[in-house]
Amino acid sequence: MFRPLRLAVPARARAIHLGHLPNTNSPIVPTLSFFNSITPPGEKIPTFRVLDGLGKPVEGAELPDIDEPFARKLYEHMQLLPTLDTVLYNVQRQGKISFHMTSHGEEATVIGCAAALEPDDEVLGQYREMGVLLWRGFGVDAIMAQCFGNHEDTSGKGRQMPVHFGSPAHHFHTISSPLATQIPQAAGVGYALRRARPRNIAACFFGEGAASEGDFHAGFLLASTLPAPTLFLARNNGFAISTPSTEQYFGDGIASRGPGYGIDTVRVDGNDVLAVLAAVRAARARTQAGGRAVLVEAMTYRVGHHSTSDDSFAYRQRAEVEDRKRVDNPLARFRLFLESRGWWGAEDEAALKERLQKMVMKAFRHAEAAPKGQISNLFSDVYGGEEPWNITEQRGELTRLLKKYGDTYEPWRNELARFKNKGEDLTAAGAVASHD
Ligand SMILES: Cc1ncc(C[n+]2csc(CCOP(=O)(O)OP(=O)(O)O)c2C)c(N)n1
Ligand SMILES: [Mg+2]
Repeated sequence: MFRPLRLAVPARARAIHLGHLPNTNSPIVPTLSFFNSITPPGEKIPTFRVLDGLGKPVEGAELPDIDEPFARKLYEHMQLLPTLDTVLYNVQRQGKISFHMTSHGEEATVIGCAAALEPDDEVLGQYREMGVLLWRGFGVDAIMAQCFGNHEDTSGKGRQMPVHFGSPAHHFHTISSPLATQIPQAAGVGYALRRARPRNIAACFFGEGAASEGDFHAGFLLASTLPAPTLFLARNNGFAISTPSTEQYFGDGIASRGPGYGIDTVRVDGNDVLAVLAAVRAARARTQAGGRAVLVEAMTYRVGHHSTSDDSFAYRQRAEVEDRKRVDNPLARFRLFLESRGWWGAEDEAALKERLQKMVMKAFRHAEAAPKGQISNLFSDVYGGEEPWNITEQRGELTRLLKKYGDTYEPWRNELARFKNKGEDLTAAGAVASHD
């Protein structure tokens, strides 16, 4: 499906034999020539696409093997993302949750990748991959519980920022905010999987911005030198908050770095869900069969703001965003494809939108009303084994403050009312408080 690229430099060199060097098959040449690309001069690494902007298969395209139920499932999950995102975004604006990050514009990248992986592939995400959990059946109630940090939150008992999901049952490693930490971790997970010889792989998502971190290079070198089934999925959405990708690198995107590490690489149109599905399926098969890392760079565009803490119109034109919403829109494009197959129609669309909206609003109302977990959860699960002195000391300090102000100081009283047991798990008789 993907033809290997012709190398730009050695072609001329191959004809001449001037000896050889130790530890390399590099041909020796008598003429001086510099290169900074694996493609011929002036050419960029190509992008794999199967559907045009209007959902029509492009000439010569090999569509991935999908049937109607699977195709509908893809589209329904792509539509679930904006439904959830819109509600969560507004809920944050109302001050009911502290933070949110949307997937607007990246629905095809995230859902296409999710659908190409096996359900037990170990996923190490960055933060914009809620769709992988949804595809794996995590459920909108669990999403809401995590974002509200209530007592039903299975990701972290309400102790993580919103969208920092995690679920061992869904093979989804907990998100951590510091960028790119998941990249060397994924190389390690892949290596652990290789040693255990199971059939699942490690799949690591990261943004093109995170690829500017040292951890990207550490992780790629690890994956290159310790062969293991690790699939790197770069979401190139054009921005690292306010820094456009044109200011993030001078080379040919993230894909050009794969060959530098001896890693098989493909670039795909991230707004074409069928191309993403086909590319990631093939990349997954390749990393599993070869036991070596593979890199996929999905080219997309972040239509939404970076997060609820961002106003992207401070650094990009509204018109640019409006254009991007229209051109190659991943949802519209796939819907047109489904319609052309007779797999979707206006009635399906209306019914789906209504069903998703109801489901999300029900989950939102439930999560909003649910109490937060016990305050004492703050101090549990921090370390394994015996509790260290610093945790004991902090619990004692909070107990003392709650006993002193919990009933009398109104902001504290109101806040305590939101917790299960209203803090009594700490303040009840017998609880040890630190001394004044
Ligand atoms: C080590 C580190 N530096 C900076 C940040 C602040 N930060 C959070 S997200 C982000 C941009 C990341 O962009 P990218 O990897 O392209 O992902 P995207 O948000 O576009 O999905 C930055 C700079 C951070 N979280 N961690
Ligand atoms: Mg980005």
